[in-house]
Formats: sequence, C-alpha cells, structure tokens
Amino acid sequence: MAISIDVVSGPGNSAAPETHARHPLGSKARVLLSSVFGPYGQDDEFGSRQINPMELWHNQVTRVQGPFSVRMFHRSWGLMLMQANMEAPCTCLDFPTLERFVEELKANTYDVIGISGIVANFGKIQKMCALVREHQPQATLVVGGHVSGIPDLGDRIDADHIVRGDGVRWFRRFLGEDEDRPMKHPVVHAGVGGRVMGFNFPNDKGFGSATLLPSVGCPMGCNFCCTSALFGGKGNAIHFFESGDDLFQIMCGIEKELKVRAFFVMDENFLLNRPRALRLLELMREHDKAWVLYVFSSANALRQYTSEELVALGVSWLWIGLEGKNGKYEKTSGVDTHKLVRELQENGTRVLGSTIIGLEDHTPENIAHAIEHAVTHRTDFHQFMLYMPMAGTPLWREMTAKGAMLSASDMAEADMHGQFKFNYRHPGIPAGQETDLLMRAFDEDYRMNGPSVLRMVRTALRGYQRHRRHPEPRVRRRFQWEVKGFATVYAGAIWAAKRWFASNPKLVADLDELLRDIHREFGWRSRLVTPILGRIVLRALKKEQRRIDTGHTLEPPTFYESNFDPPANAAFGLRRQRWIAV
Ligand code: B12
Ligand code: SF4
Repeated sequence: MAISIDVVSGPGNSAAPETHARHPLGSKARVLLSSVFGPYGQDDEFGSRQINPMELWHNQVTRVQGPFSVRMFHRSWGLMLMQANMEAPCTCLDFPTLERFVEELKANTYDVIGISGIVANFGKIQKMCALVREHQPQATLVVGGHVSGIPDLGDRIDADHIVRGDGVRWFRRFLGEDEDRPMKHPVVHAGVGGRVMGFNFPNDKGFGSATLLPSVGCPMGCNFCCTSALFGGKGNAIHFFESGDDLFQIMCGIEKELKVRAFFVMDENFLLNRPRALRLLELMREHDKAWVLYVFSSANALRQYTSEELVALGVSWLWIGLEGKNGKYEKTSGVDTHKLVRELQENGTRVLGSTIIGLEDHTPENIAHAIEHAVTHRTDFHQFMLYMPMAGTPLWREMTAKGAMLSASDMAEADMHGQFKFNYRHPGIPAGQETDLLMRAFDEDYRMNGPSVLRMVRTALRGYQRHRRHPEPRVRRRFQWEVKGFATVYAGAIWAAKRWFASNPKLVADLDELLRDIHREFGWRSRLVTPILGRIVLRALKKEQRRIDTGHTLEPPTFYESNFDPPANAAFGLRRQRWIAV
C-alpha cells in the first residue's frame, strides 16, 4: 500500500473525511500506541544523546545547575489523549525499552499500531517501524507527532500513514467513530519522578500538579515555531476544550481524583483566549477554588489582563518567550519585557523566560549583549535554545529556498534538538561556535542569578508578602499554600546554598538577604531549624554532585496502560488509564 500523509489541523481545515482511509474493523480494531523507546539520555546508535535527556528542565532550562537542576519526566500526553478518546480497545506503552517494545509485539496481536515521536527521534521511529513489519505485518502502521514534519519521511520509513496534526481526530475518523463527540481528558500528574538538590519529591497524594490540555497550536504563528506549524500555523489552533465551563468541569474532576490544586496547563498560549480564561476565573470565584495555574503565554496575550486578574486566576508560574533584544516578533513588539517580568514577580508569579541564541542578527561580537539582555531579566528560570529551522515551519521553508539548510550527512536528525548545533548555515555565526555561545548564556544566567529553585522562593515570598491580606480569602489561601515549607526546608536549602556558592559573593549576598527575609517573616522557629536542616541539605548536595561526576543519568519508567478494564491476570502490569469526561 502507498504511504498516505494526512494533514489534520482541526474542524473544517483538514483532509476531507471521504478521502480518509478507514480501518475495516472500525472500533473493534485493537490498537497499540507507543512512544519511542529509551534509553534517552545516553548516546546510542538509534539517536539517543546524553545531552538530550527525556527531561524538560535538565534538558534545556537548568542544565548547567548541577545538583540544583530540577530533574523530572513528563508522560506522553498526546498518546494519552488519543487513547482516552477512541472507543476501540487501545493499549499504550509509554517509554518502553527496545526489548519491552519487541516483547509487546510478540505477546499481543494488534490491528493498528501508532508510534509518536519528534524529529530528533527519527532513528528510533525507523527502527520501530521495521520491528512492527517484522513481528506484526498484518497491522496498519501509523506515525504521528512532530516527526511527521520531515518532508521525505514517507521515503525513509516503512509505514502506512503519516499523520501531520491532531491524532485524536485522525483516529476517530480512521476507526469510523464520531469525530465531534465531546473530549475526555486524561487524569495524570504533570511530573513523574521529580528530584532536586539530592532529594526525591514526596510521593504524597496531592503533591505536585496535574496536566491540563486545553488546546494545541498557536495562532501567533512565529516563523520558527513547530507547534504552531503542526496545528495549522498562523491564525489557527485546535481547541479540545472550547469553553471555560468545560475546563472547569475537567479541573474539578482531576482535583477530586488526584487531590491536587495546581494545574500545568499544556497549551502554547493559554491566555490568548481571554473569554475562556475569564469564564474559568468566574467559576473559580463562584466555587471558591484556590487553584494554581502554571501557564505558557506570549507577552502580547498577557497584556490583555490586569495584574489583579492574573493573581485571581492563580497564575503562579508563567513561561514566556523573550526571544531576543529587538526581536522582530509580533508577540513581544512594543513590550518592555524587563518591566513585565518585574511586575509578574512582584505579584508572586514565577517566570520562565525563553531566549533564542542565534537570531539572524546575532554574531560572536554582539552575542554578549544579547545574553546580558536575557540574564538581566532575572527570571526564575531561563531556557536558552538555538534558532533552528525545523521542518514544516515558515523559517524552514525560507532557509530551504535560500539553500542554507545542511544536508542529512552534515547534520543527523538526532542532533536537531536545539541544544547542540545549527542545522543550517548561520549568516553571522561561523559553524561550530554556536555550542559555546549557547553554553555561555546558560553559565552567565546561573552565575548571575543562582539556582532556579531558590529564585522561585524569592518570587513566591514576594507574592505572599504583597497578597497575604488580599480581600478574597480564596486568593489568601493560595498564597499561604505557596509558601508552605519556606520556614523550614527551603530556609535550610538557602543556608546550604550560601555555603555551596561561597566563592560567588554577589550570589551569597542575594541568598543571605532572602534568608533574612524568610526569618523576618516566619520568626524564631525558622531561625532555629535552618542550620540543622541546612547541614542535611549540604550533605545531600555534595552526594548529588558526586553522582553527577560519575556520569549518572536518569531515565523514565515504562508505563503500560489500557482504555478498557484489563483482565485480572494481565501481563506486564497493565493498568487502566483514568480520564474525566465532560
Ligand atoms: C511535553 C514536551 C516534552 C517532554 C516529553 C514528553 C514525552 N513523553 O515525550 C519533554 C519535556 C521531556 C520534552 C523533551 C524534548 N522535546 Co519536547 N515538547 C513537549 C511539548 C512542550 C508538549 C508536547 C505535548 O504534550 N503536547 C500536547 C499534546 C496533546 O500534543 P502532541 O504531543 O503534539 O500530540 C498531538 C499530535 O502531535 C498528534 N500525535 C502525536 N503523536 C501521534 C502519534 C500518532 C500515531 C498520531 C496519529 C498522531 C500523533 O496527536 C496528538 C493529539 O492532537 C512540545 C511543545 C508543544 N506545545 O507541543 C515540545 C516539543 C514536542 N518538544 C520538542 C523538542 C525539540 C524536544 C527536545 C529535543 C528538547 C528540546 N531541546 O527542546 C526533547 C527531546 C527528548 C527526547 N530525548 O526525545 C519540539 C519538537 C520539535 C520537532 N519539530 O521535532 C517541540 C514541538 C517544542 C518546540 N516547539 O520546539 N518535550
Ligand atoms: S507565540 Fe510562542 S507558541 Fe505562539 S507561535 Fe510564537 S513561539 Fe509559537
């Protein structure tokens, strides 16, 4: 069968249903979904790279912060969403090893097998497709996710369908199910296996946050943005949950199941949809919800809100693209980003700023200035990424037309992750220098601003000090929750950090001021326990550093879940996925 490439970018904007293939068994087809296999953070022949672990923070945010780096995994939410939203019996393997994937192919027969990956995972996808053909030649093989952007993917892997865009709609259509029926939302903690400063995150119910998936894509359509490009580009996005009412209902369900109050809102530009956000706020007020939201937002979307609205909505953590000085992007145009970050932090919102290294006008001569611009924002976290034309984006089309892209032999897909080198010829930065320039940015941010986990303490404390007498009890409760543990564990961590950074007087002075502020706020009990806990933390930091020095890396566990009740004797510990329906 010829390979089909299906573009699914939302209602009224996708391959016409009648041209779309259907599986003869419809909803009776047995489906297996899988992420690419691990290990991820170790160099191997299939494209794993030590500098590209399956971690958000340690991969591209806190990567140079040693034992202070935040370590955590995130499930493959796209797979979970597709699994929850098909009627066909579906099993999902998340983070299998290669051996575990083969075991699954040998143990169970499937009619449809779907594999998800990004461009950097190309080698693994290729291998998995070959294995499916070897062990289950009867299965229809589907590949989706960002890897689908590779223009000649169809010639380089053996699959039946490549899906560009939303897999929920694609599967529903392929299985002959109602594409427009209401969505179910998976119940899942945002982080798995968290660890920082040598301590694992507590396993208590209620700790951490839950993932919330309102939409995918972003209508801003910045030229380099893969997420926007995959779901329709400029002017488009796909909303799984259109209204504030639906979202509220989902959040109540998740809150009940996981006992959490914090939500990691995985939506590239959640605040852009102001009516949805404000309706959510209205319902939070009506039902007295002291929820906490961790969101992604562009600067221009933020400007639609007053500080008071953001505080009331519980926006306590925010990921924002700062991109670069004099950036040409509509989303930051006319915005004083330094002022914006300061205002957010004064209200207790922890900010993750994202800066691009290698914009068109960057050169080795002016990069120091660009880095200084980024670092002086004093954000709580800072992501630095290389400016890379990824397949499918307008930037990629532009660079391809200019003949600036490197050939496959000069740049393996496995290295196209934004933390190593350019996949094109940069007009101002000689090839090979970008790796050092990127590292310089991370190092400078860490040297000037210190460990992100402690920067967050400073911001949350500021928010608490400003809003602890807020007229809404709901908001006061939220801020009280935000400073839980500051008097003890966090004070101890700052005490330890002061000693850890003894050779950096500026940082020691900052940490000292923060510790004094905590002691003023929380009194003698905090003063008493700080050095005791501090010594324990210092010991843990040293131990963690030793682990890092021996080259220890972290890998996520394998998850194996079904959307049906597994039989009592189910092999490999199959568990039922949970979801909330609207
Ligand atoms: C969470 C996340 C991660 C998690 C990984 C979680 C996981 N289990 O894989 C972490 C933080 C670890 C991570 C790491 C990396 N990531 Co990442 N990540 C994301 C992020 C922020 C969200 C993904 C998500 O859950 N979206 C919500 C779900 C619902 O959407 P979805 O996954 O796209 O799935 C939908 C469709 O794509 C499609 N679909 C997906 N799979 C399949 C499969 C089939 C069969 C079908 C039919 C359809 C289909 O249907 C789904 C429902 O609509 C995206 C950006 C974004 N906003 O999407 C970047 C993103 C996917 N990551 C990216 C990159 C580059 C990386 C890294 C290389 C790090 C880096 N330097 O940035 C590493 C690679 C790690 C590795 N070793 O593989 C790029 C991919 C670029 C590209 N074109 O390939 C993205 C787009 C960010 C960006 N804009 O650059 N990432
Ligand atoms: S604002 Fe952010 S998410 Fe939206 S298109 Fe631009 S880079 Fe992508």
